[in-house]
Amino acid sequence: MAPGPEQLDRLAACIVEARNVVVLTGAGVSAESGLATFRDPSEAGDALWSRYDPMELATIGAFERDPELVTRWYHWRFTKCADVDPNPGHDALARLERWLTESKSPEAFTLITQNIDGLHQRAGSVRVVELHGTIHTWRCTETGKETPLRDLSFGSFPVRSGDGGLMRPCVVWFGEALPEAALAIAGAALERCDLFMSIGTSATVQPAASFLRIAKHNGARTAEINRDSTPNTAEVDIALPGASGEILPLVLARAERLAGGDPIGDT
Ligand code: BV8
Repeated sequence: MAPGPEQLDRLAACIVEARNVVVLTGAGVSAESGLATFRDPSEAGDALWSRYDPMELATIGAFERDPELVTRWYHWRFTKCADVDPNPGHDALARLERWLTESKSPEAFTLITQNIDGLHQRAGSVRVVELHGTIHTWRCTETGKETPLRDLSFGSFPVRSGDGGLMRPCVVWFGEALPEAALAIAGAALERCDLFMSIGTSATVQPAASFLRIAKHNGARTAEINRDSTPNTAEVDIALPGASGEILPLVLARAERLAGGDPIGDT
């Protein structure tokens, strides 16, 4: 069920009136680029991995038990990321950031993403908080030394550093603490935001799933753009069911008209 024009207009009006917008994205924003989400069944083409539960593989226990399997999984996910491009949802968020930070204030927009694929940055988003890390940087488990993925060779698995330590992606696995710097930036943004948008996330992974409630407690208006309903759907002020790659461009076009026709982000 696609959102009605009045819901699109309501969110557009909130964006035009907002002084500080915080957006939280999840795997659903990258789905239209062709990347599998965590909880949707993988396409047949991913049969190799569809028998594995990401929740089981994205853990330090899985890596310690079977570093080859987990390293192969992340290498496979990286090749998928390299094969796809940002979609109109990523592009719309990058345009929205430019428009808000140029027309309101440098801190008027913060994008907190749970995704590790780097597609927001490839679309031009700059104020990105990678809450769960990135697949594009790996580190030696012995020395902690970080290496960009492009400088790693995956001739054999698992991958070892020059020091002989196992290499792992710089992502946050279940049971691991989130990066303090990312949490601090996210916390400060939630403190000052007056519009919080949750986009393409099942709102099931903590502590990110609680950000909407925190923003609401701080007085922000809240919106959700998601294909399916989530535990947060009943809490939000504006719920827009559907694909983020379709809805976000529609909302931005309406906000542009409301803002007096100034092109959003194209200026
Ligand atoms: C931690 C990186 C503490 C790796 C990921 C309470 C408080 C704190 C922790 C917990 C808590 N309760 C439980 C916990 C533990 C755990 C947790 O939350 N478990 C859940 C499952 C119950 N949390 C943690 O372990 C976190 N750590 O809190 O540490 C601590 C403190 C000190 C010392 C030690 C420990 C760490 C969590 C991070 C885990 N890492 N990713 C990787 O990517 O491989 S999480 C990973 O899964 C993603 O990053 C993402 O966050 C999550 C998947 O969620 P989504 O992004 O929402 O994706 P999903 O597939 O679920 O949903 C997609 C949605 O999109 C769907 O709703 C769908 O309808 C929609 N959609 C699809 N297509 C579209 C669309 N929407 C719009 N348009 C479309 N086209």
